[in-house]
Amino acid sequence: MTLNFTPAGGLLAELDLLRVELAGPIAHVQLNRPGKRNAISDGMLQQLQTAFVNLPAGVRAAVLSGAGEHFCAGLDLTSLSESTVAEGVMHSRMWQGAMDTLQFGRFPIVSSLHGAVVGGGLEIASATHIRVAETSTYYGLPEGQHGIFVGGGGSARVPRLVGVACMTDMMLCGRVLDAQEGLQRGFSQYLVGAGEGFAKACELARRIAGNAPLSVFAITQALPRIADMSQPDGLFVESLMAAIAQGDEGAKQRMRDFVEGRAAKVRRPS
Ligand code: 1HE
Repeated sequence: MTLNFTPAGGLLAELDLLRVELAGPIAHVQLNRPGKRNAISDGMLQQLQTAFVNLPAGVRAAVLSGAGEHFCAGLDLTSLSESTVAEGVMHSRMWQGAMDTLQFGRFPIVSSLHGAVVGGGLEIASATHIRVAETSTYYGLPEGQHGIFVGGGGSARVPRLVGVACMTDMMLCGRVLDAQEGLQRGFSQYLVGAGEGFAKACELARRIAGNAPLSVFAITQALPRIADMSQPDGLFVESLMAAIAQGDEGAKQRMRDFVEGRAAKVRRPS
């Protein structure tokens, strides 16, 4: 089922390097600099953060995509060559702040990937919650070849998806993973055919938007933090989060619905 997106208004309409549109509780944010393969300049990074902070209160899930032949070519390399060490630190902190806005924002983000997902583009994808890849997708971290390092949270997020060994290989040896390898190793959770990524991402976003808000909060905010804790601390936080989610009236209604035969059963995948 396709969603009927209409362009967002106000501040969101002024973001000239993005396309922002809404369909009820679903937002679509598109990196929209296809002539430069959606390479991320500082201005574009700020627009991305502004968009996710300012999406309307009713948004419950978002889809992030890239215009043109590629999802994102990473950092706009024209911006780095003249910067000082101090500027480099601040630049990395700015990227990390924007990526935290995506990962720890108000709603989950499903990214729809195709073509190049490289460098900062992979850092952006890694900060989203669900990744759908089309068969054209490929993943690279050319920072190693450029003589630089990741700076947008990649060292924290990429190993959590594919492991330190895989990231080391990608950065030291320039290893590029295709869509199939990306699925097997954990970059994407879904792999679909050419041109099918956006529809699949929208379908998943719709499903996410129908989940109970506190349950979504627990999954997106508590789960990654618990994964970073010692097991005893994580289990303690889990018990608090479980009680908070269960205590919600909406959750209680959903459980009554199941017990009284009104909710869907868990079915074997077809
Ligand atoms: C760019 C960029 C960019 C393209 N910065 N301008 N990222 C990279 O090292 C990836 C660099 N890009 C590429 O390898 C290729 O451009 C692509 C594989 C992504 C696409 O290839 P293709 O053949 O479709 O396009 P193209 O002809 O290479 O590029 C089209 C234009 O986009 C061209 O500009 P034009 O004015 O000559 O038309 C390119 O210069 C421009 N372009 N990518 C600036 N990245 C938080 S730290 C993160 C650190 C990193 O992300 S490092 C990794 C950077």
